[in-house]
Amino acid sequence: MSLTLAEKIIQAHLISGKMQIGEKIGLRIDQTLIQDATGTMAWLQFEALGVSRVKNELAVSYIDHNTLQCGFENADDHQFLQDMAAKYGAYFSRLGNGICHQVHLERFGQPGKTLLGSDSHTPTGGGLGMLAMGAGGLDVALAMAGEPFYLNMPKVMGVKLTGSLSPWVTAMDVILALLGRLTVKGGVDCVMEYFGEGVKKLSVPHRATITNMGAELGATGSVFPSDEITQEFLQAQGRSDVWRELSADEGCNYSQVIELNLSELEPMIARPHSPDNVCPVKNVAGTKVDQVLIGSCTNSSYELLSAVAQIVKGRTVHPLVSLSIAPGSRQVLNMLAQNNELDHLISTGARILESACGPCIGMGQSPSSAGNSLRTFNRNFPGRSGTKDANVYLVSPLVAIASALTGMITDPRDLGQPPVLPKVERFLINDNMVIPPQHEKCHSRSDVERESGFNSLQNRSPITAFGDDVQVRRGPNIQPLPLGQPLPEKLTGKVLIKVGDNISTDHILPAGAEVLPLRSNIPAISRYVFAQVDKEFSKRAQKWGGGFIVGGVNYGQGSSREHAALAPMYLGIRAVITKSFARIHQANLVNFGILPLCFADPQDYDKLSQGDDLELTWDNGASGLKLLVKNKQLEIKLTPQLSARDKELVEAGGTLAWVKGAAAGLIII
Ligand code: MIC
Ligand code: SF4
Repeated sequence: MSLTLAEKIIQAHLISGKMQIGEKIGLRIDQTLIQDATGTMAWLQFEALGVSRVKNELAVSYIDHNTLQCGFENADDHQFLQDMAAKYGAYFSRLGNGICHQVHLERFGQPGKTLLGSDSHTPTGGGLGMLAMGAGGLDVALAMAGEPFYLNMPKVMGVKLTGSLSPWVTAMDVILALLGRLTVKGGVDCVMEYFGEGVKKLSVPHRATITNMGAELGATGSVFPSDEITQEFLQAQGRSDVWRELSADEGCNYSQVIELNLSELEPMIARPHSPDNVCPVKNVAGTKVDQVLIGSCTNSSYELLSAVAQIVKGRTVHPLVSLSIAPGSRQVLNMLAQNNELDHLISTGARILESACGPCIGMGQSPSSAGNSLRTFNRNFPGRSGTKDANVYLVSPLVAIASALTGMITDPRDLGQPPVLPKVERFLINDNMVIPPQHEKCHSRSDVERESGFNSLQNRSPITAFGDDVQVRRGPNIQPLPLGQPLPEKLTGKVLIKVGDNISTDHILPAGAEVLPLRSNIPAISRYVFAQVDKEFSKRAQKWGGGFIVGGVNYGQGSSREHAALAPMYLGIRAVITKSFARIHQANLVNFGILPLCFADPQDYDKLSQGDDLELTWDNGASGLKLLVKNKQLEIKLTPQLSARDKELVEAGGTLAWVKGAAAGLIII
């Protein structure tokens, strides 16, 4: 039978279930990544599993999100993360080395492998022909313990690319055009698979921009074939030994095929406040710009920043614009420095930021009140920038820099001569900011290195202890992990809040400089649940002794942060009732023992209001659950969004509670 590339990778990793759309499948996970903002919880959960060392092929723990150190919290967390990586045998990418997705693409990714990351933009790895997926920290901790990753067998949507990009048009315009067409729900339950002649015209960094923002389509993953372009990229990274050719079979079946002619694309822009609010740049050209930010895991490759440096050479940023640039990794920054391009960026007036997520997650650089901020990032949900009334636009680095020079949104084609995007023969390879696992009993180090093509013998940093010899430093910010309670037969409580469609995890639990440092402290972070939407939510939840959340379509889109489920669990929420859920958030709710329920008839959404008194009899999770709205004397039918396995997990009070209680123990593969 002819298979798509995604199906081939799934088949090669299938542990349980059938490859039938919607069926629960269990996949063997080769590589994992965690970052600091989700990693503290992931490590605490890994520890709670009682496993002595990391068991998957390659695990990397990155520091890239919580980089502002305005108090002891983040620095404490960094020490904890480093010690846990040493103790359990993970690679540790130190602060300053770069954004997890960019570094992983450069130094660790491998065609044909599965990668699970506790960050929603993990699908970036699909640019190298990986099946790379985002998940909650607990799912990644389980994968690090050698457990399968469970998901519903996705549909595979084919995206046929023809033609080639015109000057001044980049991969960002490709994915923005797709978002405009498909919306933030368009990829839900799908892997987006790219094929066609146009693919050959896109470099790996370009491909990675597209797979990165597949997350904004709601897709489970996005994948490009692994071809000679992939081979050249890996060769330039000194990792040609991990290359293998991969593509879909001739005549394979996609659930749907979309065609996109790259030659017809023009510079695009996503307007406030959603990545799918897209139009051509020329439609909004002339709009005043206050701030321009270039960076993030989406658009900060050497290729793109070198082009930006060419454009600004000899020019000065507009006097009314604040321009900041964060190279995606230290490799990119080093190369810009080596090739004198950093000089042009500095001379033009750019503020050079460290290689980290930074402003993308509200860690500094918040715009002015009601300011217009142009960003090369992937999300512009309200409030994410740190300024509630700011207008955030998403654009390619070429649109961003053209606008920074003119002070208004500018179609870069107006600048005339386009830059040349460099083809790199050899990247600057220096892995001295990655500490490899020292655990001798872990897979022999050389095996891991050979497997990953990781060149850690160069400039290896010394560390002194591993395994049980590591004294894990736990500052006061590392609070114990709360565990869920078994599901009672009857759930009662009030509707604590009713929200609309496309509520993101940024709405449910904001990030930013004030809240992010509390990621390892659930009691403290739970005070911020829905803080952007309703400041009183957390107090109300405590006063009313927990209750229910009601939402619309695509509830929980965006990030993988499991804190958006964990903190509500801590506040006593046992069920969320919506029209539909985003994949990762739904799985996170199950992991923490919260029932994800959908209205059997979406119109019943209109019948519920904040403060309604609800009663739900669990009735063994019968498919047609009845919700009693006591104060309105109404009955509403609900459908639990649970597989047989999920049901067991929720009934036990969540996955950790289940694992701890499961007599059978872990299914180590
Ligand atoms: C994001 O872009 O929203 C984040 C911050 O990277 C999150 C992870 C987190 O909240 O820690 C994500 O995308 O999953
Ligand atoms: Fe970091 Fe932004 Fe990428 Fe999330 S989207 S990983 S915050 S750079």
